[in-house]
Amino acid sequence: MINTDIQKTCTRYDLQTGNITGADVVHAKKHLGDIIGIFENKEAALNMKPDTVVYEVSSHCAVSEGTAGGLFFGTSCVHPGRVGNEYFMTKGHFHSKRECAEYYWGISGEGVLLLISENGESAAEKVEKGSIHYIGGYIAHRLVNTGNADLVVGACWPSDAGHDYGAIAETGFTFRVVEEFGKPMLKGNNAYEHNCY
Ligand code: PAN
Ligand code: ZN
Repeated sequence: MINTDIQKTCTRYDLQTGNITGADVVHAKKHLGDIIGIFENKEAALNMKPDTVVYEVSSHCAVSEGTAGGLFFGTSCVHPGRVGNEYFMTKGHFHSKRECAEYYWGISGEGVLLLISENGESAAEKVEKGSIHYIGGYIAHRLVNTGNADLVVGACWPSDAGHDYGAIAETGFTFRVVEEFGKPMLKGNNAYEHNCY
């Protein structure tokens, strides 16, 4: 028998807040103590509470990780804060399957999307409500919250993209985003220069 009911999906997306609820939604928190290495001022980081939540990610995973042809859909929330003068940010990664691209879009807050290709071409895009960011394949990406409120960003990426944190952990991005004279500035990353020249 043909089912003629129009079914209401139990998975919901709040267009104002980016909150995702319902089945197949996974929530993860990243604490400062787990990511001290990404910040330049390790001493300042060690003086902060290691259980400080730097960012949270909710993902709707309708298929299992690694499924070819599928998509994942998520919301990242980077909390406001700084380690020394460097703003809170995500770890950042290349996709393990390097050719996989991703969309990001700004939902609320203010921030910067740092991008770097494998041969060091880099860019920094302003993220704000309504901004759309196409992150092509072979490009590592990191979100930085430069505001006083949560930076909330939507994302959609292939379910077989995978995340490679190792490559970016070694060199980092070309820039660090720091507060100087009360506003966000891009600053050369010593660790990147040290590893690449
Ligand atoms: C995002 C990121 C999320 C957290 O969903 O995974 O913002 O950043 P890190 O993974 O670098 O910790 C994404 O880019 N997925 O591919
Ligand atoms: Zn990604």
